[in-house]
Amino acid sequence: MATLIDDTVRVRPTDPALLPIHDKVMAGERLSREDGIALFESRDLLAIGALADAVNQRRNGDRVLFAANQHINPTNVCVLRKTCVFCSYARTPKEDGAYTLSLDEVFAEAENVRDMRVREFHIVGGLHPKLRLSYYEEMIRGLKERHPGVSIKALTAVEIAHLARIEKLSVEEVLRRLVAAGLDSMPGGGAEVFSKGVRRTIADRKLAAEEWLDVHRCAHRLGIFTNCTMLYGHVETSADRVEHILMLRELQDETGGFLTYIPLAYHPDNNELGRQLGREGTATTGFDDLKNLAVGRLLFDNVPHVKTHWIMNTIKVSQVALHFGVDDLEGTVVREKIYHEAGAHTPQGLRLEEVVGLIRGAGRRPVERDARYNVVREWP
Ligand code: V47
Ligand code: SF4
Repeated sequence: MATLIDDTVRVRPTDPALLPIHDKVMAGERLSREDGIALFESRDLLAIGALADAVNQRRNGDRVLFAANQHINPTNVCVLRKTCVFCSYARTPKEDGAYTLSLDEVFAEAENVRDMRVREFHIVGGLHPKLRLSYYEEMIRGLKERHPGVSIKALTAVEIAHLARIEKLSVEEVLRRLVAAGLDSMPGGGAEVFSKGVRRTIADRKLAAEEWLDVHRCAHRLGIFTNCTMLYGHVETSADRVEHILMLRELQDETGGFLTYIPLAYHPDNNELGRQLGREGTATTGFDDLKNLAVGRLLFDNVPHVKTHWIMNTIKVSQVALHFGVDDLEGTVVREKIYHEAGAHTPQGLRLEEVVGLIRGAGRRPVERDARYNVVREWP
């Protein structure tokens, strides 16, 4: 449960619906489903942000964490290409632009930026019908051999379940083998929105909510820390958002294995859903991005960190988010592909000095971390 906040929150709500929520947060009480819906429905963004900032300051002080990381996307070939209608990245095997990196190409991608002192590889991609578990084991082992100090965050729950299916192994066995190869933690993708109705519309054949949660439950039991996400800004309602967050919060009560929560802003370009909704060229608003981050901080009284993905939220909104409950910032990235296919206009990567500068520019203290959130380096 959240701890009692004795500092004065800087902005008092003007929306009367927020007054009882303000009092509950001040008293360290857990927020309910109804509170969550009231927060998402409210337009009193400054009061919500100030409350989230107070909670974050209490929990994490003025530190903002980031990783000097490199995103590696081994393949965009995906068996769910036709049914994840929000995805601009996936291809069928024979489609224009389909690619699959050989292990040597993956190692070369990492080698090319050795001078950037990367300390975390973030590895996610499509569900390739033919790539076997051994490909990922050799990739993780090979990266660890070549870059001994670097931690590896790899494979979403959806990719793990896919590997289990094609290998005819249990999820537990797949995870054990990846850990033996050097896996340190897992990203939080593939959760999208758990509501059955929304999933049917945007990701019909993807792992169901309970299956996604089961993969993370199993990972946590094996001592693998993971992240959690929610894809917002498409067809979901406020109630869907809150239901999703509370399901994650419940698993966190059980296992304590989630490190950070990352709300992912839907990007509507070059995908079927964007076309269906007539939304191409119109990403989520900065207002909704900040609200999702702040409400995440308020509802998750048991997840240590909330992360802004600057690639999607933009660098400017992400910097402001550091005063809206956020203490975790996506890192250097190097060369992002997934969201740039979907219309992100941000740079594909940032230099470490730029990440440090943007945190300092917000009056916060940069702290470099590894994939398990151990501190690597602190700035004054
Ligand atoms: O599950 C795909 C999202 C996720 C779009 O754990 C889209 O640190 C917006 O796992 N618009 C995969 N989002 C990426 C992922 C991730 C990303 C950043 C940080 C972490 C972490 C994990 O990307 C998918 C889906 O939710 N996504 N297409 C799109 N058009
Ligand atoms: Fe495949 Fe992931 Fe894209 Fe779905 S979101 S089509 S699982 S790459």
